[in-house]
Amino acid sequence: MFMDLSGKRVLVIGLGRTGVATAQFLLDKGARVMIVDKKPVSEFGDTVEAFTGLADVELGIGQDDTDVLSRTDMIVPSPGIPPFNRLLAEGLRMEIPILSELELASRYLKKPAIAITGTNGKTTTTSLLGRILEHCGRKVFVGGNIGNPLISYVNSRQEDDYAVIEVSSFQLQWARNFHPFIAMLLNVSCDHLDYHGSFGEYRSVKERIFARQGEGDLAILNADDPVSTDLSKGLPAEHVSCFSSSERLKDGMFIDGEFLRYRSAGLDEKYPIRSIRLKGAHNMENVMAAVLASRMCGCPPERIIDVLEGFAGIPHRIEFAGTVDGVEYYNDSKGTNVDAVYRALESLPGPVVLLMGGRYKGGDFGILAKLIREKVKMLIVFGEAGREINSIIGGIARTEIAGNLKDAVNMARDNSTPGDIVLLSPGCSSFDEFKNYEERGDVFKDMVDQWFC
Ligand code: UMA
Repeated sequence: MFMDLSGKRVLVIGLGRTGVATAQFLLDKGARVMIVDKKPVSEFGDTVEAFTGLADVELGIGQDDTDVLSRTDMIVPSPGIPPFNRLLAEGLRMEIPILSELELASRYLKKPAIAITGTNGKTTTTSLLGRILEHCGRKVFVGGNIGNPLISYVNSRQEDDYAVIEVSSFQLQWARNFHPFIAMLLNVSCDHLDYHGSFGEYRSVKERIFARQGEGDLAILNADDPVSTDLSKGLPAEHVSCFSSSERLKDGMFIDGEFLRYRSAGLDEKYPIRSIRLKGAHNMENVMAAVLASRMCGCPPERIIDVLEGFAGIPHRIEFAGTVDGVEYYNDSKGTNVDAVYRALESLPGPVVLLMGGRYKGGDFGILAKLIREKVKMLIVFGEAGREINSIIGGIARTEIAGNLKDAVNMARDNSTPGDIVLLSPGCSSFDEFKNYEERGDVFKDMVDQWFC
């Protein structure tokens, strides 16, 4: 599927991390690149300068004029560009080929890909799997939605044994030939409905991760997840492995008392839960998925256990931020959908002062009602979605409305007493107030740090 890009006129939409890396890649391959971004030039730093005045670059910063399409051979939208974006929708109507960065990069990838998707747990599982493979002596590239686009990697010498890629539904949206030899779907619940339009569409895009698999490939699924169980029979991969928190699987990985147990064709292995540093039911699922993939890559159980003992998780995902005046603070800024809030609440003991808000992306806040009743002492809602969250789940626990994140954190401090847990698990994106969830989580952690000093 290798493409000759020399002389091709390629439109790159969005000049964020993906757009910059994609434009650089295309220029290296001899393409002529048109770059558009809806943001004005004043909001970019050096990024725009780096492309200004280059012979093969046409810049349309602050523009979304569809005229450019008449001279476009191919479009590469950044992941955050929704399908209803004017340029994309018109490009689709004009039948201009549209490829996601993942699709384009995968055509140049020379190493076997291991791809991880799911509504929640992707980043933890991707990082953990990367660590396990490295500890077992494999060289790995770890990237994708986790932060460093695959397209930057394929432009390098590709000296690794595997590319371990976190894949989002946005990246799968315009991917047709992406073929990971191990693909996993951790779970599917409502997320990004503002982008995909419906749960059915979101789900079908996620399922695309398996579409090109075949002989010798492995699909990993969550036997407790209804979408996965529906899928498991019709997959093209030669091998299908499942994990479960609730069912004793004859073939697969499951929780068996004090152990995670893996049974498959003559194998029966036990991984002691007490020695796993990650905690919480959701994390056991992430661990099982990573173990299944690493066993497929030939990693021995003793080496896997070494990593499980040391791996403490990733920033912004139920991350312990500190204790101030007997109150524990947890930063779950990466919890940008309702299911993530559910998982965070489930994994912490009460009483919790819960901070939710930001920009609404879809999803049913109502599913939190039971856990809020059981664990939440006070709910503080903030940002653009604050009032909407309040109208749905506001009455269940004492609820206050704050204007922004900082006000919400101050309010949490004033209303918590020793033994409480303050949890920032917004259930919304950060884009109403911040550049990304990392910036939001950092603001939260900085406030806690300052109180601590
Ligand atoms: N833009 C437009 N028009 C639009 C929308 C955006 O021009 O209609 C422009 C913005 O002005 C901005 C640029 O597009 O300049 C941003 O592009 P982007 O949103 O695709 O962001 P990138 O910096 O390229 O980061 C993307 C992923 N972002 C999203 O999917 C929203 C990053 O995932 C990923 O780490 C990075 O590529 C490298 O692969 C972040 C994310 O939030 C972490 N992902 C979602 C999630 O995990 O839930 C899917």
